[in-house]
Amino acid sequence: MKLLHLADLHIGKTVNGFSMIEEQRHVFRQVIGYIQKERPNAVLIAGDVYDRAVPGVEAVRVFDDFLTELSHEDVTVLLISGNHDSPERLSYASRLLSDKRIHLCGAFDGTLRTVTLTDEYGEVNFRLLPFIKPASVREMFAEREIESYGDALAAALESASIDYTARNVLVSHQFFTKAGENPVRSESELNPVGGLDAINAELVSRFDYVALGHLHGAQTVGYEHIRYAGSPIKYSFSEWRQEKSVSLAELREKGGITVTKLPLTPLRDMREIKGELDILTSEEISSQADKEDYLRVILTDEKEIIDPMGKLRGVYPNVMVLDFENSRTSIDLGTVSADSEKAGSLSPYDLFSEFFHEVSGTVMSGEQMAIVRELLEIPLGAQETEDEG
Ligand SMILES: [Mn+2]
Repeated sequence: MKLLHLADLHIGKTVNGFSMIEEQRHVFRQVIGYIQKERPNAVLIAGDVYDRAVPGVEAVRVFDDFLTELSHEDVTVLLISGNHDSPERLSYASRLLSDKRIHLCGAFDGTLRTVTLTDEYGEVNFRLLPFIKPASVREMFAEREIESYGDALAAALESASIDYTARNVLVSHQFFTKAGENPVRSESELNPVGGLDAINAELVSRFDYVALGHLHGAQTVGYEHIRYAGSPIKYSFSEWRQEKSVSLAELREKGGITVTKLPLTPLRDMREIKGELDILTSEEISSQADKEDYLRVILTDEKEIIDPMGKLRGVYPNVMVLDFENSRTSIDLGTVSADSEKAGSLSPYDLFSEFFHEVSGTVMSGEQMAIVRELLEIPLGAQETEDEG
């Protein structure tokens, strides 16, 4: 049985002010292409379908188009909600859609939803577990003590009496970790409880395949068969070196599984470039890759540049982020924050002197001092006082 696993679509997401909707349509076309080529029995969508609980009109339209195209293929769709989704909104019309082999599991109601498919080796039970939190399931399992995310997951799994001698697949959107291993994290993930949401992957190791969503970099968690598909698009510059993909898992007899990653290509890539403005905007450098890519530009010029963003966008229209790295910005941040603590005790003139020194790396000339004094209305030759109150 072949399973196509994707996650963290974040339909409707905006990255640094740029809408990702065209990128999303573009990768969904590739997903449909893979389905036509590989003919999987099921498509697993492991949460964070939308970027927001109340998605915009265009986002709803894109998801509607994607689901409609999936329904035209001979494939079962198994979808759960993630922490970004509204469970109830995502469940809209789900009972009607299940007749179309589209199973939307938005909210966890205390019982693990199971969909069974059959192949030449027998049955495969798909367990659909939407994103859960300890607080959201506590009252469903009043007899148990549910403190951690691990407790919540264990309770949810035990709500179905799973026969692990049969083949089982879990679809889940949680933060799974393996003791002693550091997961690859991205800035575009929302991590509301700072790691306290981590669940030990051992809890789900008896499943034949665990299709995960939540972490945006494709990765396994301790085992080859416990896997994050990753987001189909780079949603932050922390992901710019990643290769985006969907995972294709092939289940054979109990215990037999192969997973391959099918690459996804963006309309515009996300990348970083670093150097001096004149060099970066030269034809020689700019023509080496697609100028339309989403860029983070790090300018290393020492001299002041007027309207650097305007100049960059003249060559690269989709510059998202502009940063500077030169002798001025490389001043130890520790010193700056220490200085800011005593800022309250400095006179405006001294404060400006320090600021000038920090941004320019030099001290003011006599002429510059005179200008600042004039602006601050300090008479020439007057003694600086330590405390201005
Ligand atoms: Mn996500």
